[in-house]
Amino acid sequence: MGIRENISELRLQFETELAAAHDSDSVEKIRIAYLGKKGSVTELLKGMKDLTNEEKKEFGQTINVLKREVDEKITARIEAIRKEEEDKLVNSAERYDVTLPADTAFGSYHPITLVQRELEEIFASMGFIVEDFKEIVSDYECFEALNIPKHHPARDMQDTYYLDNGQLLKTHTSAAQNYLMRKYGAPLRAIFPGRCFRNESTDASHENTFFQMEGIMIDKDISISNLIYFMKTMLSEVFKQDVKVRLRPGFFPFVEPGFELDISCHICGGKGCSTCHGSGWIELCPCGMIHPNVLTAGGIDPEEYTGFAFGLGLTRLAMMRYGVKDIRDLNSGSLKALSQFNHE
Ligand code: FA5
Repeated sequence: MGIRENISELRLQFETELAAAHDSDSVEKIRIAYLGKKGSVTELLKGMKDLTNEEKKEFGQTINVLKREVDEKITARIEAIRKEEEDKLVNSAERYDVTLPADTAFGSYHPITLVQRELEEIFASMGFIVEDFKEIVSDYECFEALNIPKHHPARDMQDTYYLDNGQLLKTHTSAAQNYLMRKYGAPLRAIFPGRCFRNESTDASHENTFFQMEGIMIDKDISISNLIYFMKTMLSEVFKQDVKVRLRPGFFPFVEPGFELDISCHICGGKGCSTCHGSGWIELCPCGMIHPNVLTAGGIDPEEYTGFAFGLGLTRLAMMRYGVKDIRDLNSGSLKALSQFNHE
């Protein structure tokens, strides 16, 4: 093929490729393919050395014109693409009406947070302080200080996740009792909500990660009637109606006497369902009078002070309060399940 045909074929090829390029990267590649060191036009220029002087004159000019043309067209194409992109941006900005109401989903508090905050307010209004506590605790804090010595069968009541260093994931919020007694001494009114972990299989009312809220009140002459009063006040404030509860004896080494406080299942109205395992009752808030050994371990004289403690199942309370049938929905992270709650 002669050089003339070469030039016209190259021009045609260039026009076709340029027309198909719709972004600046593709155009830049074309520039390199034609005008780069090893580009087609550059190669043509290099090939001129083999031509006669006559031919050099004729084709030299044509190739230079082609070179300029390719250069100018590429520059023009890049400019056009830049303008197209700018226009697109401006148009989309114009279509964006800032006065329209947003149609995005709003965030909402987790139901457990809602119930926790409500309880904190109720107890704060009754003179309780609200404390936070760590999630990794020592064996002493979780068990020994609570009158549960090593190898005591009561340790089996809660399947514990142990860490390699001998510490463990808090199985109950009672693990903070000793720390708070030592920190504040008596008299003391405190609640401390927190996340608890137990290595147990899950079902509609059991999770391996759940929230409790511990409460303690220590003073002179505290009795079971104080305990019952605070439990009743708390529940009627949370449910804004009279709630059916039952109190039965319960064994916990850190209280004496100890009770189990159950609430009538709000999912089935007490008839029995999968949430309450057919019993019509939900175990909600074990409680009792703090064992003298626990007060002593906390640096408080049991001859002078008495107190009550309770360990409310915060997650279960949220279930009853919001009619959540399955505890696993609360930990699911499912926006569909959780976005039903209000935006307080
Ligand atoms: C305790 O954890 C005692 N520390 C409570 C206590 C505190 C008793 C102070 C006396 C004085 P229990 O293991 O029963 O007790 O748990 C207390 C509550 O936590 C239960 O009634 C229940 O509401 C909730 N709970 C326990 N295990 C789970 C679980 N796997 N999933 C969800 N909630 C649970």
